[in-house]
Amino acid sequence: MKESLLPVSNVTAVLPGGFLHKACKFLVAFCALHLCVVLIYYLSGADFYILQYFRRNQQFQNDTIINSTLLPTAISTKGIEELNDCPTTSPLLVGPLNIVFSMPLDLEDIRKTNPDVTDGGHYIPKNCKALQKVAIIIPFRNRDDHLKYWLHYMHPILQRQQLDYGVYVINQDGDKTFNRAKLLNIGYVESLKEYAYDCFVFSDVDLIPMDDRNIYKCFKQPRHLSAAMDKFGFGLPYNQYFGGVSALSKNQFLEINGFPNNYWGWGGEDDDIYNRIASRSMYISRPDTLTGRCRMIRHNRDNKNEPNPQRFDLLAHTRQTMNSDGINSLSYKVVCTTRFPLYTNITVDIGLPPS
Ligand code: UDH
Ligand code: NGS
Repeated sequence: MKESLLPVSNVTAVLPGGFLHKACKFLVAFCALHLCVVLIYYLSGADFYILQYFRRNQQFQNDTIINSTLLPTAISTKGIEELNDCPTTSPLLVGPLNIVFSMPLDLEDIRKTNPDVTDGGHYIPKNCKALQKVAIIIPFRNRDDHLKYWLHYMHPILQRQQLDYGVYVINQDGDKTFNRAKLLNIGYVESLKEYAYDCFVFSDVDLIPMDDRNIYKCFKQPRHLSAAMDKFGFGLPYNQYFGGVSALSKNQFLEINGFPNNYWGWGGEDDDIYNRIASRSMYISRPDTLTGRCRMIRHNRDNKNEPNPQRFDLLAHTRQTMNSDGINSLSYKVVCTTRFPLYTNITVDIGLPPS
């Protein structure tokens, strides 16, 4: 019979008793020593090789762009519940800002100067619990240079405003007629799949506030944030104007059935949103004309965003159409979701205008 086939009892029988005793003692001593070392290292906060391994893996994941049509369902909010609420007015605000669009920008530099912004363009204040969770939705196509300026200026501003926020660029796929309001509806739906946002800021990619006291959050009434644009001489083109940057709470947005999906091309969709708000007996809240100053990046009209000749007809019927055209009738396909370090890009197929 070969040695390896011996029954266990036989194996022990052939080993000298003193050897076994010593081996067991050694094993117990070794385990005790290991436990002590682990405890000492743990209590002194030192890194274990195993923790380092997990951290390295996590770092790798942070650096990786996740290309998927599915977003992770939750952003980590661990530990936030124990913090005190952030103050009503952030102590970090600096007031008026010098906004220019002449310097070249590099995304990697912007990322480095915003180390606390996490994958997908999220930020959560470290020292206090933000008063609102804000999804910032940007309708987009072929405006990469504008987006760089937006990220460069807006991330520091939003962090000083102590908001718990995420940036969502809703990129219209293809080269057919642009539809700003439909992209904004999609941003609402898609951002909510990721996090329990309670406020939605809808911002054109080419608008930057000139004062960080213009808080990108929601108010008791729908908020018009771009209240004094440079291109309108730092005023409003007309009182009902609701274009540029606006903020609606989840309830306000649902109250008006979201935004219209049927404004293809330039113009009128912002007036339709105004009509929806007015028809639900809400009114527009705005910052004062100094705090509400903002700069727009000058640009030419984009391809496939020509003035929509149907906009006046559509606008005449907002009250009749708003219950059936809006968030309850939204249909689209997500082509691709990419979580970049400074924003989440969601490319969508929104279909074509009715022929
Ligand atoms: N947008 C894009 N890509 C497009 C069209 C629009 O990203 O091709 C987005 C972008 O966020 C933009 C927003 O939709 O800020 C509003 O579109 P817009 O900037 O075309 O609208 P606006 O009213 O300008 O600001 C209209 C063209 C004015 C031309 C003036 C020429 N002197
Ligand atoms: C109105 C448009 C709005 C537009 C606003 C400012 O006339 O959609 O001008 O335009 N309404 C209609 O056309 C019905 S802007 O000067 O920014 O090009 O937002």
